[in-house]
Amino acid sequence: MAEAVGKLTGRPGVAIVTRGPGATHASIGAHTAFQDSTPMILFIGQCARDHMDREAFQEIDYRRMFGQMAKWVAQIDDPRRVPEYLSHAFHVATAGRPGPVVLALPEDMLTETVDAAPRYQRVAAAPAPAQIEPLRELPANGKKSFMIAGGSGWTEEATRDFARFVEQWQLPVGCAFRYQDTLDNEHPNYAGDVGLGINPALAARVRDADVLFVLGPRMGESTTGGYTLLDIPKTKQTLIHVHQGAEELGRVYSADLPIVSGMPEIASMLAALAPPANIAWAGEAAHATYLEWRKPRPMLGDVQLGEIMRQLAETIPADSILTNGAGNYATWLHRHYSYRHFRSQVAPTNGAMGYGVPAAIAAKSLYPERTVIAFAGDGCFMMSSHEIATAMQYRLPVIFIVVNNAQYGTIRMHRSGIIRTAYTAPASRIPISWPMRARSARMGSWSRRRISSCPRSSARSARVCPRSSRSEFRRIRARWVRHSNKFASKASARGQTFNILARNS
Ligand SMILES: Cc1ncc(C[n+]2csc(CCOP(=O)(O)OP(=O)(O)O)c2C)c(N)n1
Ligand SMILES: [Mg+2]
Repeated sequence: MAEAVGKLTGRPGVAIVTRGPGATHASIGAHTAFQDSTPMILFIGQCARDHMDREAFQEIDYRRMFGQMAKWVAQIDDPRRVPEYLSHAFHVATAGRPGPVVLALPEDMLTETVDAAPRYQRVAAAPAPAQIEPLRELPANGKKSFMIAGGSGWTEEATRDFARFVEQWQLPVGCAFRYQDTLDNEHPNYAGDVGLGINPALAARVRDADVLFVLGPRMGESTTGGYTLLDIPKTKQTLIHVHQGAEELGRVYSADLPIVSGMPEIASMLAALAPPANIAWAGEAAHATYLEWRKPRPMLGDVQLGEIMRQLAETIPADSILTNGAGNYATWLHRHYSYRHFRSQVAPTNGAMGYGVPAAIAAKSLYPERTVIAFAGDGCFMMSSHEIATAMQYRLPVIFIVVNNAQYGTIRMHRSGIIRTAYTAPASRIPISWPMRARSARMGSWSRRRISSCPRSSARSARVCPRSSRSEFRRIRARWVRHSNKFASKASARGQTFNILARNS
């Protein structure tokens, strides 16, 4: 929830958790805030100062635990320094590339009284006018230009400035993974999302561009087709990369024009920048390709997710907020729904399951007047469905849509790939499947190939599988198919449509 608050408002969301297990639970939120560049402060309890370093009850050294997951981790040992630590924490979380800060609070320190911290101010870079002047030369002379926009740090006004800029410069725009709301998807310049499961025609457009202008996002794995769309470290495209933090520039791709800037700062300058005379416009074709891509395709079973997403897009208010976590179910949302409003998409770029439910509750508490829908797979939903208690307590009418295929479909898809079998989405009418989840969780300790081959993940099988030979592998797989067919026929005798995991194997 705190991460979602940071994402939606641009101000640090605050979470307070207990030590040890509380901190380990909160680590997914911290990791999400780190990868998504979201300002967030996480306060964690700590054992008393005179017990420290004995591995006391639930003691963890948070500096080591969160070392790679936070912008700054500290422990406040002296209460007189609370104002200083808090002031620094809020500044660090919001300055440059935003991110999470973790502060550990020893319990005996908490009972003392101190002064309040001063208010923080966001510190952001802005390019000098001379730095963005070379932009005017780039898209001219028939060159094909393409923009990728996204990342954190945007404001509603900045997205309006940005839209004005792309209209004046006639630039086709793709939005980075899970930042699809940076430009209204109905805008004639919108070309689709440059993320997982990218439209091949859009990928070709990125690859074939002469000039690539990346405004805001990190050039990370999801935005670069798993680092395959562009050459490393020097792209064949002339690359302009604007990012809030200097450390992201030249990290993988060496830009011709690297610019450090906050998003509102550069967007207002771009909106005021006169466009060059000869612009090669490719926007209409790019938008038409996107419209074709988002049309629903028929899928197996009665539930037509593509149709559902289109119907939602056409009926719910444009400013509705849609949240999701991780799983195949999100693909239909990202592909077929059209995001038309600033911060109408709240989703984790780090692919954390369980994100959508609490994020939606946070969104509804911030914007009670807006429709808020949480999308979740059955697996995703079970990871945080207990948060509904918070929605009930604060009377927050969030809509939950659970895409229940009674399995971790994503995992099944990858496993099918490993043992080379077809993947089909099952239609299931059974309730959210606890046994399935428990089974998958236990399977997690096995190697990938063996996971796909073993009939039951009992401790007995687990002992057999790790050393299984090829013939054992086949024998176990055959047993699994027999077992699952039996299970499936029992299920259909009970009137349930149930396609069990390994029926295709
Ligand atoms: C917290 C967390 N645990 C595990 C994973 C790995 N993972 C990614 S998708 C997925 C399965 C998602 O299942 P579900 O929500 O039912 O969606 P489906 O793929 O079936 O549509 C898993 C286990 C993850 N991304 N996050
Ligand atoms: Mg599922």
